[in-house]
Amino acid sequence: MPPTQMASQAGLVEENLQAYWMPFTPNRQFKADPRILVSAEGMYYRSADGRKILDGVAGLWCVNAGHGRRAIAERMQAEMARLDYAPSFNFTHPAAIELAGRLAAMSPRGLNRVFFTNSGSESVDTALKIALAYHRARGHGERQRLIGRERAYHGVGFGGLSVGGLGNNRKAFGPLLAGAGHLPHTLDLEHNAFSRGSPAWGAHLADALERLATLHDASTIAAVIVEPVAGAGGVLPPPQGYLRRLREICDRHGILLIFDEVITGFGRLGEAFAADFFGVTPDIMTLAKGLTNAAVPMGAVLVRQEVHDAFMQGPPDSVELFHGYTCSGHPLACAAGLATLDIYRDEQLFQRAAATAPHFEQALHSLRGEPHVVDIRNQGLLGAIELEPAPDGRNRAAEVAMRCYRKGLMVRGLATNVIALSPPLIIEKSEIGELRDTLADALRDLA
Ligand code: PXG
Repeated sequence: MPPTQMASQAGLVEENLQAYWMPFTPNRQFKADPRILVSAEGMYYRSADGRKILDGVAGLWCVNAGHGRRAIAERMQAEMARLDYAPSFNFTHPAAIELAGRLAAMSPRGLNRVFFTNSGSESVDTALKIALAYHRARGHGERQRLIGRERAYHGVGFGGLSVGGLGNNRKAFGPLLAGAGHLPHTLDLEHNAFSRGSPAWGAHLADALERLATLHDASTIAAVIVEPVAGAGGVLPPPQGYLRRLREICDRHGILLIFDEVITGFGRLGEAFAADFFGVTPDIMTLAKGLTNAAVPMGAVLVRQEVHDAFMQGPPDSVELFHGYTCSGHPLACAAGLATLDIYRDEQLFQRAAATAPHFEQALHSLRGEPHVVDIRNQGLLGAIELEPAPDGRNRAAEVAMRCYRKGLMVRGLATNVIALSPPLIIEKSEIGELRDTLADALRDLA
């Protein structure tokens, strides 16, 4: 179907489409052949041309409870009818208080202070600022370095970019924050290709933090931020023992450890958080995406009480942290968050994800041997298929993703020749079969 016809079908006109500058999208290619989604229910989208599309990525790694959740929509409607907005500075409202309490109660031990934001990017920048201000509040203003990791994705704010490790996302934007350093990433196909879950090889890569502490002097480092499982950088499960080793090095040197759980939070690995799954507790944790099932933008930063309490000094009428957003803890977002947490609890979706994960792993690894596949990785309901780079530099993963879409499956083709999978936690075995078979088809088509 010609694109103009498809667009008008969705009630759009060509001019409006041209007016829309789309994020992280090849705009010209897209607008020549747009993919327009008009509704969604459960595991499936419906496209403007009337096809059912199986959602293999939970939207953008965020619709963990599946689409079209009535209870979320109804709670949001009720909240909007009652309270459209309350200022987030100097005032609050019942839903924000309740959601803070719920998050504190479900979080890993001790992370019981909650700061609300509106996205993962804002959560990351908030966490980095809290880390810097924490040390300063304790008389250690010299701790200003922030350490990230190669291939990390921490959103698109200047803070998150500075500790992020994806060159394309950084190169156009100047020198970024001074004093940021990076750990090496943990993928090495010679040592850990086709691992199931955490690879046995690679824990020693955490020792790079010890070397940075020697190089810069540990007393200048404020925090280390890592995604427990790197997501947008290609789905890289941490080597066995790696996160524990990072924790130990941080403890030895008084460095704060931040887990960016924007993707791994809310059941993605079969536990509430990756911190639970790996048994390693960070000092600060960033959340977004699954917090509201992405029904409305929201993020949160969870902080260990000791970190929070370091700010609670000085006269009681003084602002302790000069930071926040107009819509921090917006009533609509808090309502969505509460309804989402109810669904996770009542339907035991995290346990369900844990029960589905072995089947998902089996299905993914059965694609070994398909054309161009050089690695398959998985953890919980996160998966990746890495393809051999094409001789002419084409991104094969993006091509496979496009072919999958035509065949009725949404997957994510990452820049690194990686097809990423992150289905809603409600996925059934039969849908995993459909996902696997469609992927196999698309891979063979490309060969
Ligand atoms: N941290 C992590 C770990 C993320 O995955 C962010 C922070 C930023 O969240 P916001 O809400 O500001 O987008 C993310 C977001 C991809 C892709 O390439 C990944 C994300 C967002 C959009 C696309 O698949 N992750």
